[in-house]
Amino acid sequence: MDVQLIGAASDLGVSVDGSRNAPQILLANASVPSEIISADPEAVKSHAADDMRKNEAELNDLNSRLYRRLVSAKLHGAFPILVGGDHACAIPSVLSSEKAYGRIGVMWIDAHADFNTFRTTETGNIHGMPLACAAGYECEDLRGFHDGGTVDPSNVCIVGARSIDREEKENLRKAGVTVYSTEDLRSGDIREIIEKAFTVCLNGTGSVHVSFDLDVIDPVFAPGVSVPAADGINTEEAISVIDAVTERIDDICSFDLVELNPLRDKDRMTERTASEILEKMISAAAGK
Ligand SMILES: [Mn+2]
Repeated sequence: MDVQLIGAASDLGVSVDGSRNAPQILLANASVPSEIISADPEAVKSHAADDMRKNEAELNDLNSRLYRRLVSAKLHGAFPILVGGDHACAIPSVLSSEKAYGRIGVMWIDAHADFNTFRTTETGNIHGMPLACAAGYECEDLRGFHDGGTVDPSNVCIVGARSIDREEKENLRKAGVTVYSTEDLRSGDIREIIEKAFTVCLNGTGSVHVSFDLDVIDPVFAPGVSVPAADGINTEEAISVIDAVTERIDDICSFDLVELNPLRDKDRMTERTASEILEKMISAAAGK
């Protein structure tokens, strides 16, 4: 397939600065052509602790541009890979696949559940809401650009979670989302967990959007993220996850790689792992 890399140069979804620089770094040496779509350079980022809808308008502007670009690529038969930026860019990434391909599932590989809403958020950071938004759980204001349905929460599976807020947990339970924890990944067979996740995501759907947040990896091995969560999987385990995922490339319609924060990285450890994951996905998708 025609693989296209689209960078989302933005860290408007998170108070910690730096992930907006990730696409430029990751796409510079990638093996296929790329294009970077950036947040409005005039946007003045809100970091205010009491702002519970941080950079909402600016993010919606960026996400609607990403959405149009991604829908067009997908309708023309390409396989775009979205490289963040913070995880808020996954809203147009998931919803553009729903628009182009119809009913899909979502596999969300992440230390966090990203299932907060404006009602339950403790920080106002929108990168904690994209999965709830894509699954149609509140967050209507974040998908005004989308002309179509949302993903059925029964086809959503989170893999590698270990940091979930109390009310967020309640959201997940009410919505009916399947969650496999970091502990599940570590104590079982990684391949088996990924197979189970595909079963959830493919029940009644045509294909799966996979979203990979680098913070699923332990910060000892991948310190270059904005919101690190201790006790994660190691790099080798993360590669096993991505190998199990890419083996099922025929069931995958789209992919994101997000949350590299070059300002927090040490000796480019996280960047190197991110590049390895990206190249594995590019070569799998190219062979589709
Ligand atoms: Mn995330």
